[in-house]
Order: sequence, then structure tokens, then C-alpha cells
Amino acid sequence: MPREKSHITIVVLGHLDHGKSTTAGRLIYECGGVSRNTIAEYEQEAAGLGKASFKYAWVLDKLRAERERGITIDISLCTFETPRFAVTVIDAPGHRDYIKNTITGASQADCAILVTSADTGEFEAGVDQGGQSRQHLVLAFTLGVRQLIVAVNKMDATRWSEERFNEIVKETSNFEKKIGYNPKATVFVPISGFHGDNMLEESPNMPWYKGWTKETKGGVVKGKTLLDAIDAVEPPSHYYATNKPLRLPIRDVQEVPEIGTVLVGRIETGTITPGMELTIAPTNITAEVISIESNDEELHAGHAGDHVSVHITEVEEDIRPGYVAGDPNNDAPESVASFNAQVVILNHSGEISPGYTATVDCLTAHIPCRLSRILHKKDRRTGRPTEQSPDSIRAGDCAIVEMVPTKPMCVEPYSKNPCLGRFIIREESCTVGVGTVQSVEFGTVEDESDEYDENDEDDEGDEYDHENYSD
Ligand SMILES: Nc1nc2c(ncn2[C@@H]2O[C@H](COP(=O)(O)OP(=O)(O)OP(=O)(O)O)[C@@H](O)[C@H]2O)c(=O)[nH]1
Ligand SMILES: [Mg+2]
Repeated sequence: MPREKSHITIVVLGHLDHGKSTTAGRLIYECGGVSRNTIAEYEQEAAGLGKASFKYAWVLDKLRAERERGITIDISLCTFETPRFAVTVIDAPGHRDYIKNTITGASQADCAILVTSADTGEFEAGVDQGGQSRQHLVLAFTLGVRQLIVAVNKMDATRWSEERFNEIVKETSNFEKKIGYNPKATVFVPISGFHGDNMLEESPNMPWYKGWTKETKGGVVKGKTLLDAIDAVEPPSHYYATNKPLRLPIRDVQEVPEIGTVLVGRIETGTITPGMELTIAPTNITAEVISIESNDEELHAGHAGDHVSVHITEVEEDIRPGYVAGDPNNDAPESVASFNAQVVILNHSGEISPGYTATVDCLTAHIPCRLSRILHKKDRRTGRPTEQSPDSIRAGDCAIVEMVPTKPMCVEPYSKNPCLGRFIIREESCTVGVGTVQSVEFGTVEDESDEYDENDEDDEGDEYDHENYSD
């Protein structure tokens, strides 16, 4: 299918209630993705629940529980266009209980918009120890999202204060630098997502704001609005990855009545075409592609970067979110029995020694893995080994370790395939550490399903009510 515009994916991150869904919803509305009538309907219905201020958030918050509670629980995807790009926006939850969904969203993005509220105390809550503005940036950076836009939201609540904006830019620059981002390459835009200031058009309420500048290797770019900033994203590297072996990490598996099994996800590398055979790792399931859709349009082929729904032939086995589809004739993904990784421990109150088990988030997979051996500690700056076979590691340490998944899992060395080679180590809502895969040992593992099993919770649907409003 001919493509008029390049395709990018943006994830919207930030602390609870800072206005992620509202900003994304308003952006989609202003770009023509939803009608004025729909917004009017949302306004009326939301007012009935005492939540009128969530009318734009409802563009993305579609679950009953989300609308009633006024929070985002699961990620949702929507599309709109800028002059240069067809954009898929992934709205992620800020609530720490749903961080697994935030990670899944961030793992599929080329650029992040960090929405941070400028309102009194709210910005501070986001960047305090345990604040999600900070934690989300760590996650995004670890997952390879290198381009960042900071939308300083709720400027109306500060009476459009230049001083407050400057204070937030300064503080955010400080902590993003510690995480690894370059503040000079970051776009900062003062906005009101709810009122629409500096979204598509320059706001008359902030005459002091002269626009944003970002400096990257590609040069200096300037702009005014949030839309300008999205339009200035550098096209992602997976454009050039359509010739690599196929990797389609599965985000969702749908059983559609009268159609059959549909796999949903973003293609990280390679190309998928109707009629081709698929191998689905880690359980080696084979199926054939019947058809491919993106945005309700049937495609002749799906390429790296595309969000696709792939209708496959019926299979007996269970296919789960987190599995990875590939091409059996071209370096198919495989299950690993163990992997060696370089890990950095960020937050942990005690000593971590062999036997320690925590969730490893790698793309759309969330699998408990056991630390089986600590090979050596390393100096983070020089990379030199500092201690062979230590008994334990602790916060601040960098080490080479061996990990064993407690259920079938697919990861790949970072040097071979970065998207399947980086991961987060997490205990519930706390990010314990981050890592990159150095080498893998192929093989199968016993499925040790136990209380750690988060993917099972989703399957049973008892984590939250998945019922949609019918719009
Ligand atoms: N004053 C003001 N309020 C805003 C603005 N943007 C969002 N809000 C309000 O902030 C509240 C939370 O908005 P959401 O868009 O649901 O926030 P969120 O970041 O998506 O929240 P979670 O997804 O649950 O983390 C709502 O009452 C919004 O109306 C803004 O620009 N100005
Ligand atoms: Mg939200």
C-alpha cells in the first residue's frame, strides 16, 4: 500500500492526573480525530458522573472503570496526522498500580511526551522520590525511547506564569540529565491540554513564550506548539529495519467471533505479509497469516513501525501477550533457558543475591525471572570488572548476572536486536533495576506459574473490569 506519510508512535507519560489523557484527547480532537458532537456527548455523560472535566480524557479512557474512577488503567491507541507524520499516540496510565501497562506502552514508542502539571504541588509530587514523572522517564529511557517532549500542562492553573514554567524546565532538565536524556535535545512547551493553549496554535495567554528550540546531531530546530514538536520528531530507525528478520511482539490476542484469532502489536523489525507462515516464540507455535489490518484498513504488507492486527489460522495452543512472532525461514525468535545480562540496580533496600526473583519486562512480556548467578561487578564508568563472583549486589551496583525465566520467554542479545535486548527489573510498582542482554542460552524452561504471574491475572480479567462503553 503506498504510504503518503511516515509513521511514528508517541507514548504519553507522566504522574497520575497530570493531564495525559486530556492532552492527548484534545490533540486528537483538534486534529480532527473525533467530532465536536462526540466531545459534547462526552461532556454531558461525564457531567452525569460528576466528572465533566474529563471530557477530553474520555477520547482515550474508554473502559467503564476508567471513566467512573477518572483514571487511566490500560493503554489505548489513537491516530492523528501532522503535516509530516501519521502519528499513533499511546496514552499510558499514571497510576503506579498499572505500571506494567505503562511499560508495554512505552516499549512500542519512538518518542515520549512527558506531561507534567505546573499546578502548585502537582509538579513536585511527580518528581519527588517515587514520583511517576521521574520513574516513567527512567522506564522510557531504558526501553530505548530517546526523543523527549516535555509538555508543561495546566498552565492556566498558574495564571500562565513564566516564572513557574522556567522553574519546571530547570528542575526537569536536571533530573532528565541524570537519567540519560539531553536537555538541549528536549522540547519544553507550556500548554493547557484542557483549554487547548499551544497545542495546534500559539496561545495568546503566554506572550512571554517565544517558542522551543532543540539541538540534536541533525541540527537546530525551532517551533512553537506541541504539534510543531511532534512534527519535528526524527524519523525512527525502524524505517530502515524492514529488511531484518520479522519480530512482532504480541500486545494482545483477540478471539473475534466468526473471524478467529487476531494478534495485535507493533512490528519492531521486518515485514509481514498475508500467506506467510509464522513461528510464535517462546512456545514454537506455527500459524499462517490470513490477513493484516492497520487502522481498519487491510494491508498488503505490514512493515517495521506499523501497529497491526494480524488474523491467523486457528491454532490449538495458547498464544499470550508477550509472545513474539517471527518468520520460520528467516532467523525466527526462540525460547531461552537462561540469559546473561548487564544489570544496574536502581532501587532496592537490601542485598540481592542468587535466588532473588522479580518481574522482567521486555517489550510486551512481563515474566518473573530468577537471578541464578552473579558473575562479576563492574565499574559503571570504566566498564572494568571490580569483583568476581560477589555474594550479592545492592542499589547503585552494576553487574553481569545470569537470569533464568520461570516460564517460557524470548529475549535476544542487545547487540543483535536492541528491542528484545533491554529490560526492566520490577517488583510490583517499584523499578528495581534495568538491564541489557549480553548472551542467551536457547532452550525451554519449566513453567513455574505461581504468585508472581502477572500475565495470568490479565487472562482471568479479574484485575479490572474490561467492559467498554459502546463508542
Ligand atoms: N486546569 C487544568 N486542568 C487540567 C488540564 N488538563 C487536564 N486537567 C484536569 O486534570 C484531571 C486529570 O486529567 P487526565 O487527563 O485524566 O489525567 P491523566 O494524566 O490522564 O491521569 P491518569 O491517566 O489517571 O494518570 C482532569 O480533571 C482534567 O480536566 C489543564 O490544562 N488545566
Ligand atoms: Mg489518563
